[in-house]
Amino acid sequence: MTHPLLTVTDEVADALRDRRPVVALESTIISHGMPYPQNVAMATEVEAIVREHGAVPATIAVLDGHPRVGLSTDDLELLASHGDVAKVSVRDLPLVVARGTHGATTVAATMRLAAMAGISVFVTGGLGGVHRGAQQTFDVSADLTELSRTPVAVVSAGVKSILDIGLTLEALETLGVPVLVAGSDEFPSFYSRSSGHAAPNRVDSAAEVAAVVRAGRDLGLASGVVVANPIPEEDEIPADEIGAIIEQALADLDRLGIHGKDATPYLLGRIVEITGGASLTANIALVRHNARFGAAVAGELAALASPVDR
Ligand code: PSU
Ligand code: MN
Repeated sequence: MTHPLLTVTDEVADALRDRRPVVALESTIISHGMPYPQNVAMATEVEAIVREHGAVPATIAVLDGHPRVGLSTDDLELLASHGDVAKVSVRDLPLVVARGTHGATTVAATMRLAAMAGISVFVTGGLGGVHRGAQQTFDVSADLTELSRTPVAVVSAGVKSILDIGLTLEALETLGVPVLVAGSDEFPSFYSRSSGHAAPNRVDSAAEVAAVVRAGRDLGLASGVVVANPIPEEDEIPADEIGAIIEQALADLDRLGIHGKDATPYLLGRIVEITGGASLTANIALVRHNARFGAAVAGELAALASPVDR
């Protein structure tokens, strides 16, 4: 039975009941990660890609205080354009629910709601992580905490170098979260295939990812799985090129004294400004790529019988 607080569309509920592949999608990327109208175009296209690859998309958000799993075209438009949609991580969930307001869910909050609905695979662009200078600021994304306690596989293009990638990988190790990199020996840095950090584990197919997710579940592990899917070569912005731009965005962040939950949205927007939109093009390309891979993972996972089921 689904959780009584969740509103799940019939399409998603039917697929889950029949054990057909379902892919969760987040909404902070729509409301706070990209400008309008590219954000709603991206959200709509990504749902279509998931469908074309044989899975049912379930975009997740909180609307009028109701956690929703599966959204309509109008819902996506609202999230993309409404001025008053809060960025909602796990700590914010009880507030938007109690107050009956709108919330765009981060990776952390989307993972939690996906798990409550019984969805195991989630596709996004980039994960939150340990921010640069976290030794002083303590700014570590709640995405990492959630990955340690919620069994959902999150397909992303890695983490941006607005974060400290090395410390993020260390934190994931401490938190007991498996980190897989698809088709590469290097952990990717969102806009770029390279980061200077080795892949903790390389996998070369969606089936391999599904087998790891299945094994974690069968072992009763609480944690999620990070699935880093490097941006295709033809879409990447080389690390040295984006590096200077990220430094500038970080300097602007410091100068303006922006911190806490506003830091990531500010940096994403600033990078789009400085690159004149080139970073947005790369961002959209990598989300498409992740949608294809995530749908394939969900398909392989649905095809695997658990020893518990057999
Ligand atoms: N990184 C991106 N794009 C995004 C985000 C991160 O490249 O849209 C969003 C995701 O929703 C992620 C959140 O969960 O930012 C992390 O925010 P914070 O750093 O405040 O935890
Ligand atoms: Mn933070």
